[in-house]
Amino acid sequence: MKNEIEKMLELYFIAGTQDTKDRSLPDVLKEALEAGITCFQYREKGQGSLTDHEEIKKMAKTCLDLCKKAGVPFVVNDDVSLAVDIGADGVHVGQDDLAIEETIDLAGSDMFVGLSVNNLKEFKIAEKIDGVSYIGIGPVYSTYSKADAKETIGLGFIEKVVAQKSKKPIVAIGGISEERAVLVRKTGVSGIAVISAITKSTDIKKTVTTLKKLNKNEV
Ligand code: TZP
Ligand code: MG
Repeated sequence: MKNEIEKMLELYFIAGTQDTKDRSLPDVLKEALEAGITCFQYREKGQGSLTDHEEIKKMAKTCLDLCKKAGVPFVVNDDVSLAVDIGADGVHVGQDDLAIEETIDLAGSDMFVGLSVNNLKEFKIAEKIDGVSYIGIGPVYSTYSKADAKETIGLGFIEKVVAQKSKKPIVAIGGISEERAVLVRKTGVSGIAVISAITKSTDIKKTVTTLKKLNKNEV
């Protein structure tokens, strides 16, 4: 049976106010939750993002409440203090953020921790760290949603990593569109994470349904 974290990774939606310029983030999130996303990460980062801590905290709480009502885990990107402060379900960090060991310590036992990797060396290290609940790998394809994104790794790399038969669930990220989702799922990852596929969608219900399909026949 799949564990809770694996189930949660199935369709992982990530966004901050910078990603939803024409609509409010809570509006987009509400629609995505109704449509069936399985996890949400609040990532306030990049051009046009909020900078005032109180405003960020208020937005994070609004999103947390929406996720709670929908019974969907809420994750904070980078800021472990904010995650602890508002009682998030999880925190996600990258290689350039607060050290993973320190993040795990601060997260305590109530919160899960996700870690991003971009190559095999980082993956192998992440896999051995007890407190890491899942590993994010990407960008699979090129992305417009992260200005400082690392080199694209491609589907072949995802296949290589899945073949390692890691005990930790893997979520693939970066440039995953409705058309590409099935190809990525076919590699055997636990789930996919998207920003623009949902934030730029004109029909979130249809997009979420398509992104969750497991094979071409269902599309
Ligand atoms: N990390 C690696 S790629 C990426 C992040 C946060 C952005 C993914 O956004 P999109 O729009 O799904 O390509
Ligand atoms: Mg980060």
